[in-house]
Amino acid sequence: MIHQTLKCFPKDFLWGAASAAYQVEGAWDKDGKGMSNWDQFVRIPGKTYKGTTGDMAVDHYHRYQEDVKLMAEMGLKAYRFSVAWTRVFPNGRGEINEKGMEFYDHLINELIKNGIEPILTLYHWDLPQSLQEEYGGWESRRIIEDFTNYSVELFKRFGDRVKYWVSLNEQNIFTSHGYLHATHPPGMKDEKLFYQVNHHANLANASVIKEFRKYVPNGKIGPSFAYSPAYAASSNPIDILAAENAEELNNHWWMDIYASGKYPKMAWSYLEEKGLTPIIEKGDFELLLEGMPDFMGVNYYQSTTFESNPLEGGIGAGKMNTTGEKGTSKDSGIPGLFKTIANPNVERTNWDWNIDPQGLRIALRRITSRYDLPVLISENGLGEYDQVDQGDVINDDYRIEYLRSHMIAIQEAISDGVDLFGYCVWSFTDLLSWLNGFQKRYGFVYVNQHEEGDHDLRRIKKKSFFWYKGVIDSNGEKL
Ligand code: BGP
Repeated sequence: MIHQTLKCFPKDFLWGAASAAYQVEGAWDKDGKGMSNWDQFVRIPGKTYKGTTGDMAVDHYHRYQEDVKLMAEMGLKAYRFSVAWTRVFPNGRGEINEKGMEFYDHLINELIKNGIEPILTLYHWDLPQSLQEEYGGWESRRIIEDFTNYSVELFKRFGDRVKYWVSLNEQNIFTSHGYLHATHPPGMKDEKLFYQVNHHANLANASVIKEFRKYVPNGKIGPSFAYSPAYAASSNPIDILAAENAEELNNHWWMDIYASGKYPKMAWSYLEEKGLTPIIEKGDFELLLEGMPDFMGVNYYQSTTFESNPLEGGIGAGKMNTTGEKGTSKDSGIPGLFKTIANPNVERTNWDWNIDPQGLRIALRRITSRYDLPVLISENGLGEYDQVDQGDVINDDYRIEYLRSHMIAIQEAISDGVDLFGYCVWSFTDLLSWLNGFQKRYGFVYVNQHEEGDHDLRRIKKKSFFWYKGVIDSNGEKL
């Protein structure tokens, strides 16, 4: 639909930015913090780009006041951050580490003092390593109780000040990288286990939402799903079917459970045929229904295009580009279901991510049609090389262009009838990219941190910082 006039962004729209504990905090072993799965994983040679770690990251743990000051200067309305489970419970459960709680207490107070709405993510991938070692973390149903206890402590402590909560960040990404591709901890390739792990994560997600209602009755909570809407490569019905398969198995598989407590039928039949269905216990579906979210959080970076993939000799695992050398990624697929193929209609970044603002509009509309839930865009942004010119100037016009085009698509989606209440750009400051080091930058604020050598970590406002300030000031009228 081409609108003659676009609706305005809602009053009180949450113009935000996002981060995750492991990617910004550093201080990996300070003040009683325990070891997380990522603290351990990054020490395995060859797992991250040039061996980068979050030991120091961008030292937000010690510089959070400076960072919040910059947020306030920008006029940011919301800041999404995650809590490191191992700061609060160094071993995943047991005694609370008060020092860890205090850090988030101070951060939240600082945000509120500056008129910035905190959006707290309970889990952004850094699992206590001791739980991984004790019972395999997400591989055991025991995680449900431990994750719930940890979350309840946060509800009790911060529920009076934090209204918006994200339960699990990108369950589809941390489980697939962790259990299908071996690129995230615990570095396994086990398809059957992958589906079982997901079932546990779904139950844990529902369990914390159920508890949330008791402790934060006026709050809002939902998961953040990494949604890459599936396109068909052509109008050939076999490609259309491939895209449908991908949408069902890669997207509905998670979002349906979150929003309706049910697994989608086609995906379930496929898994039954392959002997991959998770073990379901009595009471599981009841719990899932008790954990319905208030909104769907969406992390959108790109759409993906699919074509048919033969059962015999079809394409399997692909290759990610984590070096920033354009054109080095390789297509992936599941034989008999689908395979990815480059979309000639969209540009790509240096890390081979499609730049597709309309894909965001399509994603928002699909969610609205299928689930009829309010939506929070909990991540969207451009990872690119940035260059610091003389006088500490960073002209990141490409980032402005990326964000502007996505905001127009959002405004179109709002005009289409999507109930969207916030937009968090990934990210506020530059930060560590899990597998891509520091050179893949997302921030409005440059941080002088690199893969090699010691650096002063100074913060420099990029051109996009001033541009986003103008967007916020005008509530999206000046894009
Ligand atoms: C999402 C994660 C973020 C962030 C972002 C950018 O999947 O939730 O934590 O890292 O992607 O990804 P990357 O760092 O791989 O470019």
